[in-house]
Amino acid sequence: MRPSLLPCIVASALMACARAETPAADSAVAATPNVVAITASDFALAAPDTIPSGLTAFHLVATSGVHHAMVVKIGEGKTYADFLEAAKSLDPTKPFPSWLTEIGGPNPPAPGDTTIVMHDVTAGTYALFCVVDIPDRVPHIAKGMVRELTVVPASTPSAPPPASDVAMTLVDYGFDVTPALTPGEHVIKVTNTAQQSHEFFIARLDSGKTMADVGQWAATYTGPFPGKALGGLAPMSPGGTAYVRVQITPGNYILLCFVPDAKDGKLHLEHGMAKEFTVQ
Ligand SMILES: [Cu+2]
Repeated sequence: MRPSLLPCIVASALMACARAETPAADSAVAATPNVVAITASDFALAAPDTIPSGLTAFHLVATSGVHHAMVVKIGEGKTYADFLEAAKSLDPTKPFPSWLTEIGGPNPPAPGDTTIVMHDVTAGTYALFCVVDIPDRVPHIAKGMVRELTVVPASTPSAPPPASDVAMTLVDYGFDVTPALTPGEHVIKVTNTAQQSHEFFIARLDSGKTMADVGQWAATYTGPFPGKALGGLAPMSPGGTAYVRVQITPGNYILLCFVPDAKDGKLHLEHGMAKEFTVQ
């Protein structure tokens, strides 16, 4: 997909929602989010080096393999070099150091598909990276899937927050979704009101498959994934907000959070952040 086509897609999606919810507000939706196109492959991340601040739609396309694009803000007094140094010794069973704020970013789409996640980003230094460890349990950041992103103050006002029709609250430990997802396209406003970072990965299960099949697949990473990845939101720190676009068709779905727990190092999906639901 050519980057020049992306603004049209997100603009039309957001305006469709805005029209449905607030018919009188057409003139207010002229400003659209900045679009950042990210392309992931085995094992590289392509993205811009510098973007303006404000509402930003991160579009992730995975041309090969399973990848996400975590967006992390590097705190005052620290540099991208500090991040790379810390990343060498990151313990996958422990949360990130406190000088890193997990903004979120797009979780893995199915190969060739796109995940769209929006955040309001402030000026500063960020890192984009992938910690998916398929197929050999080595996080992709260790294979070179990491890059610096500089956000500079924008010269024009930010686009307003997009219209959303579903709210998801991330709590310790669960996903509160209202109203329930129905067939069609949705923009989910996600907030993290918990004490820890959380994410959501969403997939539609193949016919007849259950969460148990996903667990068996994850134990070995052999054979095909028993469903279709639909993206979702990469880990987001407490207090964060994101807008995630999803396309839903009838079927059985799963929501999962793979963030390691601050207290015992177990994945949050083992603490109950593994939800199975059906869309009629
Ligand atoms: Cu990856």
